[in-house]
Amino acid sequence: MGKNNLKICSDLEDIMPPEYRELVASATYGKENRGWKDIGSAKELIEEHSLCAGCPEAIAFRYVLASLPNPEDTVMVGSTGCTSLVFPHVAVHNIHSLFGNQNAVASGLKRALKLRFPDREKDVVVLAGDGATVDIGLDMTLQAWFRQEKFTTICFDNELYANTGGQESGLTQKGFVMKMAPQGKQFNKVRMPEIARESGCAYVAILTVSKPNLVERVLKNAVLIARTIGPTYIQIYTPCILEIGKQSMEGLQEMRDAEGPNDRFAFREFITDEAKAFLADMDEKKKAAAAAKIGTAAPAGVK
Ligand SMILES: Cc1ncc(C[n+]2csc(CCOP(=O)(O)OP(=O)(O)O)c2C)c(N)n1
Ligand code: SF4
Ligand SMILES: [Mg+2]
Repeated sequence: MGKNNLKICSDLEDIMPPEYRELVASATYGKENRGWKDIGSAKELIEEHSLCAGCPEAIAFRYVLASLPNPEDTVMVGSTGCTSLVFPHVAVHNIHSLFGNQNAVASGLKRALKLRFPDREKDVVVLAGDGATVDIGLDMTLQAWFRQEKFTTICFDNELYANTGGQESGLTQKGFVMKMAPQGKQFNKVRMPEIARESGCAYVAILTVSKPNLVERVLKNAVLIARTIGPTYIQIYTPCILEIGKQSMEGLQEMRDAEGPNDRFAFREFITDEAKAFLADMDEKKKAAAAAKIGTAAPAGVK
């Protein structure tokens, strides 16, 4: 499939905007082993965005897009919040849902795509904030998992409602005072990864975006497991530097500070036995294919 979806009809090429031509020339669609290292050169991995300067949601978004195994056959579902500011700049199919409804919309979409394209894998990936995922949309999030809907839910956890000026969410830390919640959070951060595991997710991970290799591995696992086995959930710390009073260059350090061994964003991963066996099988097949490729390659000097 690759870039066929994007290609410009040759008669129209000269009148297409230069940005579109550049997108087609540099797009990673169809590229084997595309990943986070492509973000400096591929136009579809967001050149511009309308988030605050230095907001970690921007780099998190880029890593997520770069890690999708099959972007040309992926539909992302967004929700209201700072995350929704990025979707207009993204060259991946996406739908904006009503705040909180994203997992209900994704459920219908995944089923419709299955009926419409029975012979082609279509991935659905939800990307929404903690307010949308864990507060106002919690019912929709959980019910999709209970029904074993086969898509990935990604929560960009900045531990508050950022887009509306700083209200608390279920994922705010206890005691944290926000601009619009002056008394501070009265109870602990909800343990969403554990809830996801108990609610039927086949793969769950919590992490920051300080290590791009890790983000890429987790994303690929989550999308491939969701495609084959069942729902998957990823929670990524994307601190709101505006709310916590950090400068634009300080987001990375903030993430590193929050991922120590016993910290709230220490990397944790849960995977069912079935999903583990699926990944092991996929690895075996990849190794066998690579070995076969070497075996059939012509010896050096032979044409
Ligand atoms: C149905 C509905 N309820 C409330 C709102 C107002 N609203 C817009 S964004 C937002 C908070 C978003 O918080 P979160 O999901 O954590 O995303 P963030 O902005 O932090 O990235 C709220 C309450 C809305 N747009 N629609
Ligand atoms: S308000 Fe916070 S989360 Fe939203 S774009 Fe600005 S820094 Fe990022
Ligand atoms: Mg938030």
